[in-house]
Amino acid sequence: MQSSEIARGRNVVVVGTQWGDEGKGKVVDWLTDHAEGVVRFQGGHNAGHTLVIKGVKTALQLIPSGIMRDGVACYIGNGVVLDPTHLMTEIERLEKAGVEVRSRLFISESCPLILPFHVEVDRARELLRESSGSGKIGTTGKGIGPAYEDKVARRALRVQDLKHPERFAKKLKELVELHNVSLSGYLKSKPLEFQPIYDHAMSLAEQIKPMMADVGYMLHKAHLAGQNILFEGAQGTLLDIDHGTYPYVTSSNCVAGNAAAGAGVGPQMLHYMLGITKAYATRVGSGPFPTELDWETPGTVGHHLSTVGQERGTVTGRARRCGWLDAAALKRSIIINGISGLCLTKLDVLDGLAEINMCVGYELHGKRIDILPLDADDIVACQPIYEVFPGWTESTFGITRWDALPTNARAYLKRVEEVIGAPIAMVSTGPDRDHTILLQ
Ligand code: 2SA
Ligand code: MG
Repeated sequence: MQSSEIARGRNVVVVGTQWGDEGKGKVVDWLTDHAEGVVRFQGGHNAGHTLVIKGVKTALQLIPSGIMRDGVACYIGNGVVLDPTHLMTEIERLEKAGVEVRSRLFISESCPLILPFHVEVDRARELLRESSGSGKIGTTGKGIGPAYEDKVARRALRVQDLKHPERFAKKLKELVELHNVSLSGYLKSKPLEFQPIYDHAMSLAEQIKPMMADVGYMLHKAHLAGQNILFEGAQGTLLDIDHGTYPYVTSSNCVAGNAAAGAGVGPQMLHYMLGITKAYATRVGSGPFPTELDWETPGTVGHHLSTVGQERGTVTGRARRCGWLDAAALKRSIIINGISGLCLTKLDVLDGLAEINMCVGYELHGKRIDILPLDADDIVACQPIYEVFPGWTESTFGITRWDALPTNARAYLKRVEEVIGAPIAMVSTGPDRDHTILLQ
């Protein structure tokens, strides 16, 4: 395998630049060759990172992708919301597959917990939004939003509370009462009982305790010792709570700037911002998507992207909506994240298309604009302006050298760089570790 200038001696932050599912898991796994540690800094088990190693598919949700590499330390930073039940299930699944987890997984004591009532509230709210006509967000139903709400409201139970049964019980009683008011009231759902939730959490506490750590301080010391750390983003910039297509977003900051706060380190530790971008666009869940195509009708380009790209949610199995690459939306992500270089993934999915479109701006209320607007209603009103490129008939699957790419593919990628104002550092041409072209 080639080595990468991106990672050598530098801490890399990997973020999605679209609506998630850009292929971050593969890239993080690949870059882990040069890292001693990988840290998750936001989101929870709503993420779904699919890795293909030696032809075997592994899906990770909460545990950093570095776990698939022997000896790499994996950290769950304070910015992550952690479901203890899910955590243990994922650990056991990995252990069954022969992966050693517990000795090298470090969980921040400060992570807020996702508990069963968060899941209940998440699902009941979605049902209510649907029946009231305001429209579902299309959440993953994992309790992510309600858990972050409790964190911000300063009443969350945190991982550290698992060490103190009495304190845990007191805080849990208050939280169950609070959530039951809305569950049995306007959410018209089943209220939950304190005791089973408490008993279950306590039964997991003993297993989780040895993995609890002061993650920020550990990362600081690892950095001083010259170790490389990889910051693994989940979801994508257009799903960021502040910068995404609000309210059709997730409940955390997915941008690179949050890697420091969510891992518990200073921003001087973030050296290289690697943005991951799929060669086309997908979105799972509701919300505006200017370049969306009809992806359900066989014979259409959208259907090609959906089927050849195998565009289904890793966590929920939902079909992802598909469309052309939106370089005007990408441009906003590049700016917000301070992207140093881009990794373009799934280029091979475009193989065989006669023409390829790229959105370079929009018509909005009679004016031409060159960047994604901030108001979701404006995004809905945007008419994409496309540049059209000739496709290529050759297969790009598994190519490892830039000059081995078809001329038309190179022209398309060069134009992407021009429009977004950032260099392409890597191109991923297939799911395996070795299906990668390195340009930096
Ligand atoms: P949530 O559950 O509160 O975070 O949902 C809010 C919105 O964020 C979107 N979201 C995602 N979009 C793409 N991929 C995600 N992870 C899984 C995957 C998704 C899956 O990698 O495939 O399996 O369906 C992810 N997580 C959250 C979500 O669709 C809502 O639009
Ligand atoms: Mg995913």
